[in-house]
Amino acid sequence: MTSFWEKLRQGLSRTREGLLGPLRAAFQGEKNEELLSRLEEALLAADVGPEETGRVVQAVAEKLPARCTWEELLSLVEGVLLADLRGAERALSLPSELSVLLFVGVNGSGKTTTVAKVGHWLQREGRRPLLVAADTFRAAAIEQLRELGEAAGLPVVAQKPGADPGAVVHDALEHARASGYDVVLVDTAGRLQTKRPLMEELGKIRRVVEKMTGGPPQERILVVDATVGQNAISQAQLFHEAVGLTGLAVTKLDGTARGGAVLPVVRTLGLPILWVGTGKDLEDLAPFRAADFVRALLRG
Ligand SMILES: Nc1nc2c(ncn2[C@@H]2O[C@H](COP(=O)(O)OP(=O)(O)OP(=O)(O)O)[C@@H](O)[C@H]2O)c(=O)[nH]1
Ligand SMILES: [Mg+2]
Repeated sequence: MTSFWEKLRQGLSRTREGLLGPLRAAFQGEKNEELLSRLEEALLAADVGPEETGRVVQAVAEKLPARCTWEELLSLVEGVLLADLRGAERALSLPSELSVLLFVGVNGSGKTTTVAKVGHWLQREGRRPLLVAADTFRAAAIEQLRELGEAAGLPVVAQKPGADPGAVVHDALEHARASGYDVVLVDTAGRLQTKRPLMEELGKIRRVVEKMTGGPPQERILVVDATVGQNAISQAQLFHEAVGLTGLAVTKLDGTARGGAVLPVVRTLGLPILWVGTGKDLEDLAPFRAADFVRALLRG
């Protein structure tokens, strides 16, 4: 079985090649204008964003000796990226009694898959997760979560298509209490952040949880598809207004050349990344580790 690290390394290979290829070609054992501008172009192409790129280029211009090794160059870049990503690392910590994790995001970002993967991960951590199909918009969505739950050996609470998502969550919380589940993972329908009634529906789900547990869902997680790059920033802002986001799950880090966007996204939003996804399988998820991410991005 391929390890998660190997998947991350492979997944980021396109970003890494786009970043290191042009740089290697321009590198001749010395710091010069050509090297600095190739570095700038490569970082921008990897969607690292102008601010972050500016910081890296400045550090390299200031700190790299006139005659230098490839390793010295990489270490400098690594240091800047790591310093910026460290703050985005946060382990999930849940109380032992009932917790609720709410997953939101635009259509197709990977919510349903991530709910199942996180449930699977929590189960291995010794928790008793319950999955909730609060995407009642499409019959296929309910079926999809049922199948994923079955594959993971996890129970799924669902009602008929068209049911009120707030009512589904209400019933799921009652069921969780009665049957001793300690983490409830709520899958929601994909929605454009610009569709107001749908965004209000998320607020309603949040209020149902507040009413029943005395507080909001412990985590309100925006699931973002890494291939959209920096567009994740504008997506996040309106979801944040609707539910008050606490973190991100970044999916589809396999096969994107824009993996660098993770940096400006977390910097702008000030939200931690709780998990990263690198494939469609249940195992293709791990808590975010800044050092692993930067190593996979730069060193492979
Ligand atoms: N390669 C890859 N594919 C993924 C990953 N996560 C999800 N997918 C795939 O992306 C597609 C959409 O995933 P879903 O989980 O259905 O996304 P969603 O956000 O629930 O979609 P809607 O409910 O329609 O809004 C599926 O084909 C998933 O298998 C990932 O980390 N890597
Ligand atoms: Mg879904």
